[in-house]
Amino acid sequence: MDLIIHHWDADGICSASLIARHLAKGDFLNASPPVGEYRFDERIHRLIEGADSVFVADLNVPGEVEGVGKRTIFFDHHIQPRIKSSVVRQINPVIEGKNSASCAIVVSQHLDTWGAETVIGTVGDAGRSAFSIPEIRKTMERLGMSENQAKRLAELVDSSHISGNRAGVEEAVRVILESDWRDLLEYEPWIRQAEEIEREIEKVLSGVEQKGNTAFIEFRSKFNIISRVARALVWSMGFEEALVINRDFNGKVQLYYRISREVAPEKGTGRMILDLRSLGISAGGKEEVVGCVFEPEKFEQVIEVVKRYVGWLD
Ligand SMILES: [Mn+2]
Repeated sequence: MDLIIHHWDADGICSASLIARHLAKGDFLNASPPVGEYRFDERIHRLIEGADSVFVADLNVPGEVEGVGKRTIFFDHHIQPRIKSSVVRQINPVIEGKNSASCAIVVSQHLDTWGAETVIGTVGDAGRSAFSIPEIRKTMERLGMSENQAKRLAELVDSSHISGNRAGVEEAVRVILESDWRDLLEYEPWIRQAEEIEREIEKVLSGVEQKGNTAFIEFRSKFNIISRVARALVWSMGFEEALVINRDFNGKVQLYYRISREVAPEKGTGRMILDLRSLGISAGGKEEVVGCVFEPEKFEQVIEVVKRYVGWLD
């Protein structure tokens, strides 16, 4: 039995499906880590024990792969060190100083199989810019798939991890493998999930507190929607600054701060990211955004830092 361990997002699911298609008919198992966690849990370790060989796709977990101890093929496009284990074959263009918009492209190139999965996975990771990649264009033309259909499919395939549905993530690999891509557009469980996500976002947005050009929202949800909420506040609703906090994202706190492109050049978020990191929190972002996840015990400390930058917060 072959085991495919994959990322929970559309690129990971589609990469797994491409690999599965290449294997002897249906004789595979696939598994994804708990949504949001870059590690192999007990269940995955047990599955590895029972597997003949292992595939890992789109999961940036070089340490875990190094420790598998079985014949493994590791497809990825994230920046990572060269794997030393002699039983692991690492297929990642980054190692040769190249890059790839998606893991699905890496798998397609290696197996010489281009299909709807390649398109969906790439659009999931790269958004609209996927459409300017010649191989993606060519595959879409051959399939008769429009840009809107590709975007909708990526949204549907991503709906499982956004709603925290690990089983749904894992089922998706077989659903894609066994369906024509046109039927995926009508796949009820994903449509319902995507609707639920939209409703949850609307509900959260309705709780906005505003002061002038700034917006603040605090909520509790198992859905990973915080970046979508902040984007809606700044991009669609016209706020200059948005601070969004999910007080209970599977027991952790998620915080997301976004400023508009107009104020970003003078305001910037670089120092805020550094201050948050000095608390031992893994904070990331760009000039316009800061995102971090942390244990609830750190809440007061984090808010003290955030207040220095978001003056109106009291
Ligand atoms: Mn990816």
